Amino acid sequence: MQKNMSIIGVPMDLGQNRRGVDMGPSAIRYAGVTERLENLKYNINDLGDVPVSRPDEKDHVQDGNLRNLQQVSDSNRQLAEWVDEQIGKDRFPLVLGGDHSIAIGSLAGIAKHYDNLGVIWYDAHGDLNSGETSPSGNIHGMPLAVNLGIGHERLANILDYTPKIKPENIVIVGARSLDPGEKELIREKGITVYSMHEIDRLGMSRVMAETIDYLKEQTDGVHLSLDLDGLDPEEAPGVGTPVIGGLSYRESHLAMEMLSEADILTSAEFVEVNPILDDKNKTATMAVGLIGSLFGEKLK
Ligand code: 6HN
Ligand code: MN
Ligand code: MN
Ligand code: MN
Repeated sequence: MQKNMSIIGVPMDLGQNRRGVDMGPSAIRYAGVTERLENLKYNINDLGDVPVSRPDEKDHVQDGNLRNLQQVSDSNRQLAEWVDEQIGKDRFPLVLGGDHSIAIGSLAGIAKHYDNLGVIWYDAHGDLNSGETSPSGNIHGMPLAVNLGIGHERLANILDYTPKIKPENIVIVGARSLDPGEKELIREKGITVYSMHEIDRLGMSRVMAETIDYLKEQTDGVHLSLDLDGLDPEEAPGVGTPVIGGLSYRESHLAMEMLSEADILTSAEFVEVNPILDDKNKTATMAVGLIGSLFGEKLK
């Protein structure tokens, strides 16, 4: 793993409609992410937060069904530039959200450096909606579709290229809440999904082993996009769109350790931590625990 790492915070809460997730980067920093990584001998440069503007009016829906489109696209464009620059300097980008709409900007900045970027989407949701299929108008439910080139051009064309990733290079892990339009897209594009059903049947160990083998074979870099709502809300309550029946901390920890061992990651983001909905910063602390395992902490 690249030992030079840049942390980028994105205090974005405009991709959905529950306030508080803008404090996610602070909560993860407060839970000790930098110290944890420095103990693992990483050289950390925390670049601070990408600017996020406020909505002009409450609940501003633009272009039909896209809440806060202008603000979300502006911040994501800046995030893409920051990430692009760090990869250009040969530094591993670790992005802290903010709601999941920030995966639009991080992947825009990352994917231009790879011909075949792999993506592990660790999430209760598919985030494969567009303005046409979204039940909510919330852009945090759309970033994976946007990265496939599906969605408003202000989102899909950040850094002037589209699509960012190929459907065959995506693996979704932990899904248990998919909208009808998302299911259709998964079928149409042949996207690999390990839903909770497969995880219960096969176990996390086999799911991650298959994911790693598959991506190792056909990609030249792998991005982990980890939405904390992939975990069960009983354990990780500080998220805006909780779905019962999720992954345990132990399963997630194992997944991170297996990724660390496989040494395939080239970028990562941890999103959707909402300290207002949390219980004593538990969810942010879990995020930092997972980051520790992902970057090489070992028990012996
Ligand atoms: N997330 N599928 C729902 C929607 O509104 O599109 C929920 C999306 C949740 C997004 O958790 O990142
Ligand atoms: Mn998500
Ligand atoms: Mn590319
Ligand atoms: Mn989610």
